[in-house]
Amino acid sequence: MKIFFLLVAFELCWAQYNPNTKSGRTSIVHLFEWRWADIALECERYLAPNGYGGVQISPPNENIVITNPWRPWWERYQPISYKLCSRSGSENEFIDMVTRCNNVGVHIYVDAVVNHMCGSGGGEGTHSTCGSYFNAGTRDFPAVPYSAWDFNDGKCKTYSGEIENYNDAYQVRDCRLVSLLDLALEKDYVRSTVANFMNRLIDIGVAGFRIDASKHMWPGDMKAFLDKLKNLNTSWFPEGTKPFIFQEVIDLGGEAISASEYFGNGRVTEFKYGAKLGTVIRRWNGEKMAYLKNWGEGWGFMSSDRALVFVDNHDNQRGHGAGGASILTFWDPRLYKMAIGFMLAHPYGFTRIMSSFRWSRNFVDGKDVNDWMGPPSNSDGSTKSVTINPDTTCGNGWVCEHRWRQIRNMAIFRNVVDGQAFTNWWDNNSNQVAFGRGNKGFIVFNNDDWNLSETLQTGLPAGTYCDIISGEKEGNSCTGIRIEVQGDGKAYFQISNTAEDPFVAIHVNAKL
Ligand code: QV4
Ligand code: CA
Repeated sequence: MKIFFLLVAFELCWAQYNPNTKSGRTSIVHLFEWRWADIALECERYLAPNGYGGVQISPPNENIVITNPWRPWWERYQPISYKLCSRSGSENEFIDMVTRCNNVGVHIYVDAVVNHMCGSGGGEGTHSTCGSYFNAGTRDFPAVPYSAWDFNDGKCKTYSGEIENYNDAYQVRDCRLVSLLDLALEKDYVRSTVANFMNRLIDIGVAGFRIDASKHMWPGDMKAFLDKLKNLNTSWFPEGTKPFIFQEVIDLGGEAISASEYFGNGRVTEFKYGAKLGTVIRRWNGEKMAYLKNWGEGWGFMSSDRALVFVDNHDNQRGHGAGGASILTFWDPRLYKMAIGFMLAHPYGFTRIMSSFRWSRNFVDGKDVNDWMGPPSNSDGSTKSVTINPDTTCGNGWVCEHRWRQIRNMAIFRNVVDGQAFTNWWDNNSNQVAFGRGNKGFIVFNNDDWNLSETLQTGLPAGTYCDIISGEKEGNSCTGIRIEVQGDGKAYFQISNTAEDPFVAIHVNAKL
């Protein structure tokens, strides 16, 4: 009986905050704009064997088709209906992906766009991904169906009907975000319709949701539709498992709405994380890595068990959303790998890795005028498939950061050190720092302009370890640097400031 109550209490407090990844898998990867068929293959051939826990996918439901003359990635944030067909594939392909990924223990997290439908200027017709008719002007979306009284036009108090002032919480939640038709989520019909859409996805087997534009919805309205959600599909998840919920709320401070208002519903994106980490690794504003000693709550971030963290996301890697110029992306690979390495080694938050496509950046007066460019596509607008090169990198314009050796090996590092304490911090009071995770792993960074040469306490058992950044363990040898840990746990590290990757990481599963 006692044990039963303990179990219930555990479920209740963990519930929607639990990522629902298979035990021992601690990160998810955002396969931005990937086709369902490619994600299914990637789960089987790469993500499962390398210990990735799940995939955040692009919005799977019907959206507006915008051709000006090419299709922007952001058309997918303008829903037309909740039918499952998009540039990523059909409903059947979606079901096949969820099934195949779940079958290899990699779970699917849906980007749910439920604050709004398409832009007010979206026009009338069937220029939508399943060909459903709609009329943005009259607020008519018969394929849902939604009609004029399901929107907030009457409720919003600004003259333009748009959000004009982020210091006014009513505007932010009841008015249109960049002209997107704002749903009246105080209505039970709208709440139920949204919940039905999400429940359909739960039935198919998804493990949770990123909830887009959460800042623009009242936390109580969100709770109302979240309370209508089913438990996860018992073909793959234990009975009574709630969907994982993480809410996109950009809170860098100084606005009417704060992230903490949403903690009751689930986890929240911690946007300070990437903005600050980028500033530190770039050594801007007098920041240095030594200051990372109390990284996490000590930096004013939300509590670790509420945070969803990332170095960059699909918005701020191209100047949308928030974070500004400090955000590190694949365009700055050397610093980016260090930032991801730090994130994956550090215990704070639940981690998400970005996986991008390349586009032709074109800065005009400091702004990338090509920030709209959609995924690699064929002349008919269809998304190109992800091809795999002989060296395991991706082709066809897909960056596949999650396949970079340094990033993939650090995702494995995080699995190996899961649950271990943050230990043995060392710094040189500048940009050389090191820390361990109990007796399972240790990492050393040299982001200074001079060499690092130190004997450090690693906390690890004696032995020869393979550095998983310059290489990895292959059979009985290391393809990169070797580190000798002595009987007292100490090891000597030498990292040149001009090394290709100026950091070294070792863990007990890469010991000879
Ligand atoms: C434009 C003007 C408006 C004007 C309107 C008139 O900007 O002022 O009223 O025309 O018709 C696109 C265009 C945008 C256009 C709008 C409507 O970029 O210029 O309005 O469509 O036609 C993505 C993109 C947006 C895009 C949107 C819808 O980033 O540029 O808008 O998709 O296609 C805030 C929010 C946060 C949000 C972030 C970007 O608090 O929630 O901005 N992040 C999420 C997603 C993001 C997505 C949305 C929210 C919207 O991560 O990708 O926006 O679903 O910080
Ligand atoms: Ca709203």
